[in-house]
Amino acid sequence: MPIETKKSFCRMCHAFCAVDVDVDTTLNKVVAVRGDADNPIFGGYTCIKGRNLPDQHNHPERLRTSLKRMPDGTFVPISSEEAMDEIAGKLRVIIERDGPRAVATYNGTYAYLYGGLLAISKAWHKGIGSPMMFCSASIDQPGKQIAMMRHGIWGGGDQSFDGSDVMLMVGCNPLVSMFAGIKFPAYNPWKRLNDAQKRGLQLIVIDPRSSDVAKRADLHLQVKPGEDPTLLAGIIHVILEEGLYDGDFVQAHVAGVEELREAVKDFTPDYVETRAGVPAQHVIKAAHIFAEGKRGMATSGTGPSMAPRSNLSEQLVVTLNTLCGRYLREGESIPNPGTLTPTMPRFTNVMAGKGVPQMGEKSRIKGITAYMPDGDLQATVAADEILTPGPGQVRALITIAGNPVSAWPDQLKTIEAMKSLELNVTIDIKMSATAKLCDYIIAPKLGLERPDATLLIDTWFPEPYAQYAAAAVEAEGDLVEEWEVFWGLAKRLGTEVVLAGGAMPMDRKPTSDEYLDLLTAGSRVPLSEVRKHPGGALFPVEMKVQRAESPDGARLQAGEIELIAELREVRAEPVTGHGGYTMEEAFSHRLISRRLRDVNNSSGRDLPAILAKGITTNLAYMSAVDIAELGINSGDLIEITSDRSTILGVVEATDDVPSGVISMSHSWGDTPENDHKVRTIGSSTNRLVNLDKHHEKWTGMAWQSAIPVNIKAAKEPVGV
Ligand SMILES: Nc1nc2c(c(=O)[nH]1)N[C@H]1C(S)=C(S)[C@@H](COP(=O)(O)OP(=O)(O)OC[C@H]3O[C@@H](n4cnc5c(=O)[nH]c(N)nc54)[C@H](O)[C@@H]3O)O[C@H]1N2
Ligand SMILES: Nc1nc2c(c(=O)[nH]1)N[C@H]1C(S)=C(S)[C@@H](COP(=O)(O)OP(=O)(O)OC[C@H]3O[C@@H](n4cnc5c(=O)[nH]c(N)nc54)[C@H](O)[C@@H]3O)O[C@H]1N2
Ligand code: SF4
Ligand SMILES: [Mo]
Repeated sequence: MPIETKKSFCRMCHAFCAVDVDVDTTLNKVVAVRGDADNPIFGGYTCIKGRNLPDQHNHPERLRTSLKRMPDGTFVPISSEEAMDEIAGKLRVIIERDGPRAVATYNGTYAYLYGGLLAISKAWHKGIGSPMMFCSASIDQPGKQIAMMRHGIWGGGDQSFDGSDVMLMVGCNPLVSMFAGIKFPAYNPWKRLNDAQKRGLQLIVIDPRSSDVAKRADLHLQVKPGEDPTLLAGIIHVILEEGLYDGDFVQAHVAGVEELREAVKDFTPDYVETRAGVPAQHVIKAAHIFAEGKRGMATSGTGPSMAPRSNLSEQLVVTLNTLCGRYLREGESIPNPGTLTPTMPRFTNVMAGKGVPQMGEKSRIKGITAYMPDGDLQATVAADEILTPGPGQVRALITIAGNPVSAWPDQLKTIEAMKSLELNVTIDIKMSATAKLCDYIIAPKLGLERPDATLLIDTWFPEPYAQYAAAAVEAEGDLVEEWEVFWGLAKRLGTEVVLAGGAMPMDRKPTSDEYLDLLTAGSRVPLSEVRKHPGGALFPVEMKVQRAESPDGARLQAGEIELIAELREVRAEPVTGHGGYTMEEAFSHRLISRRLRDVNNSSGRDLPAILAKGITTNLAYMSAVDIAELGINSGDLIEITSDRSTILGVVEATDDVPSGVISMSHSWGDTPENDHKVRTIGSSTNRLVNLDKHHEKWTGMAWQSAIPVNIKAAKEPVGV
């Protein structure tokens, strides 16, 4: 068979590994994907998900045409142009009747994997005059934004992983998640961590589970789920009491240290041991390792963000970095000042924390206001915005590459919301749990069938790197790129779409490459230059942090008022021995989130290589002792009950979690009618989430990890 090898990059997760793609040119089929050994950043690295791209592209159940729901609930094929005609017609009616706010968009995981999706949906919304945009990032780690807005920002940026001699990771597992958003360079991550540890990096990991990265740590603090605030406050207590902080930096740039010292006074190592389950000696040791290292940083992932008090956890992480001066100083080189984005100079000034601004659209729910820099509203209020009657009620939702029924907190509420919409559209490669509840499903092209550039994670790379890839193979079927849907709807509605480089032409459809050029206008390195290096390349530039004074003597706020207030609330809670909240005395376990190596949220579960490994459900990992106490064995079914609902799970013994903890991945399962298929489709942990009862200030984050639950043995359900 005639094979041609093309350069591309994987878009199955946020790492964008550079790959060589073998295409059978007679069949027009991708037949193999492997790491590009010559690539300067990835050095040939790929994971199983990337190597599975051919099966994802050629999957027999992949949608090859768009679908429309009929009145009897069945789906029939519809051409993408006809679907856009009908959707635009319905949108026009809704907008004329209820105003543009009734139209909302949800950008899911893959909207972050294709260059311009976030930009086009935002530009389209601007065109129709609707501020109702939601995104998966708003249920990812929104406390990070809150922390910066309250604490303030150091203009020079953080120290980077390269060259660090200490790293403290809270609730993340980048060796599996490959998530560089947590500031660990997830590009060939095992090798990078190995190399760093060989040159002396000290790694501290805070996780209730002995995760892949925790197993590699010099010190693993196996905190009780949801007790990160207690533990982090305890580490800060030791740093302040023993004077381990960076005195010069604190004196020059930080305020409120005495208020913080007072607030953490009673978070002694012994108190932390009693409450959070981490030995006092380890709290002290962690404080010493972290503070005494010369360079490095504390960073956090989804663990503490999904757990109770996520704003507080995030702000304590930032405060720890500030106390130890973990920032780039005057004259230091900026490792990656951006390539396909415009360059912003950096200065040694403090941008004062002014509290959380009430600047964007105000939600009708829980007083939550858009505060994300890009104007997105919290997805935590999306279901209620759909369900709550009154002016501004959302009546139409367009989901781009997301799966709300699986991923949003409180599945039962989400399902009710999805069913109540007047127009429910998704752009998805398959009949996801959400797609089954939609009126239209638009079938999109996949990564290797479209030109793209590494735009969305441009500044996450450890060095100034970029790659452009042309389509490696021609898409078969009536498939479109997501931007074409928004362009098509704008054309039909007579609205405009303005991108960085100006308005998209409406008299003719631009090509994908013209679209990418419009998106990257003003970048440090023009896309035309990046295109000349098909396998990706470094585009070095020397940029240093410049000196600047902080306006009005602005300081980073270690004693920020909401932080102090929340620390006092935590300390005033009773220590129940299981999480600190009295309500939880009625619950025996805490269910914690985790990611799985072989799948990306709800994607990849249906691929032959994964099924062949026997991965058909999101196993409920528990300690052997807890399983024995239930009188059952690995492989048996359990019933998991929270204060919201009950799900089934297939239990599996592991040494990785202690007694009292159950670890399960999210985004599995389907709607309740399919619960009996738990062994073949898994179950939805988000059905356990109680969005009305537990929610964080500003972000509305519910408890999607560290969920208090009870567990009992379950019978095999009927209908299997
Ligand atoms: N309990 C709990 N809940 C969580 C989390 C948790 O840790 N615990 N994590 C949260 C986080 S961080 C996130 S980001 C969200 C994820 O939230 P979502 O993004 O809403 O969920 P996914 O499961 O990633 O859905 C991706 C969808 O895109 C489709 N898809 C795959 N490839 C393509 C493509 O190329 N194009 C298009 N158009 N579609 C494609 C898939 O079939 C799938 O239906 O979940 C959140 N929910
Ligand atoms: N293979 C794979 N990669 C992925 C994804 C995937 O589904 N699969 N999803 C992608 C997405 S959307 C995202 S946002 C990133 C996320 O990237 P990460 O944040 O690295 O996600 P996880 O691997 O789930 O790591 C979270 C860790 O937090 C721990 N944890 C749970 N509860 C708590 C708690 O209360 N406190 C503490 N300290 N820890 C806790 C869990 O045991 C787990 O080890 O990964 C991305 N990459
Ligand atoms: S880590 Fe795996 S899924 Fe992610 S981009 Fe690389 S090969 Fe693809
Ligand atoms: Mo995420």
